[in-house]
Amino acid sequence: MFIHWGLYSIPAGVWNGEQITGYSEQIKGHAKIPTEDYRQLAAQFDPINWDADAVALLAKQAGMKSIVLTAKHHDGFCLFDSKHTTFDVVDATPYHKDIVKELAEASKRHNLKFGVYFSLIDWDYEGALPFESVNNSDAIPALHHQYNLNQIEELLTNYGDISEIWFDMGSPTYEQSKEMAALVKKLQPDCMISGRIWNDQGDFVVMGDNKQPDFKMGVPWQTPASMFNETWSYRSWQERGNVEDKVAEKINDLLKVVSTGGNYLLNIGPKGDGTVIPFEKQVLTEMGEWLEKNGES
Ligand code: JFZ
Repeated sequence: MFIHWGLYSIPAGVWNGEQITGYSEQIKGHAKIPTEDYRQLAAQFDPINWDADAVALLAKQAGMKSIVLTAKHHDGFCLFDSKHTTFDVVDATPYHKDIVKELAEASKRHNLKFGVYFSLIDWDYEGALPFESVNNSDAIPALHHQYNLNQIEELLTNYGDISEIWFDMGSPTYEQSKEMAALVKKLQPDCMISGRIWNDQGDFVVMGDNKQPDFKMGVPWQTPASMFNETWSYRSWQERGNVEDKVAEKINDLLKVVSTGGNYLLNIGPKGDGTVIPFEKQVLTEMGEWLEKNGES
């Protein structure tokens, strides 16, 4: 189970009354929201319907074996208590609790592996590149790189075993990728590193959204899969179609990926208040029932 959840789940694809296209988890970039305005969302983040155990149980029921949560996405907001920023769930929100910790512990209780998504671009951190320039740079600024190292250390020290660290985006140099990989391996030798650490420093290749390789891969690989292609995090105006079609589509994808040697990471996008949307819950539950009947789960 992949989970895209954060402050962006509150506007849910709408800004100033307008539907914003592009991935909703990137609304700050797509709607060009100034940092001071975006930061205000933290005051509204109080997910009363968030239940880490229920989410872990849902993953279990769906036949899943691990959970990967967006500990930090491109907006820079941290779902964990970081000493290196106040823009995190414990310091900046009325919720005050460490969500990475809650889900790490719930995953452990339900015998699931737990991993974290960690963005290498950061639209909040002052020493990082602004979102206009993320695509045409050949290094992460030194300050930002150090900040990333500090947070990687926190994530791999404070939450027990981390099964995978899902680095994403950004443009580290070869040296920077190597340094991050070495730190991960020093702290947790068994933690798998996503290929989006770049520069050939990952342990597994990440395919594009819902994509599979069309030849046999000689290395471990994973297909991250969004429910609706257009967004990973919750979007209030998403057309969802019917559950039965989605279940068929996703079982088909799961089988294609797994039967060709890949690992399938199916995403959900809870609402800002922590609710897992009924459509996604239903899809996962029915996939689990199908696996129970037809496969080994
Ligand atoms: C990245 C993020 O930018 C996005 O918001 C989401 O978190 C997703 C899981 O990862 O988006 C990508 C990055 C690479 C590809 C597709 C989406 N790709 O290589 O096809």
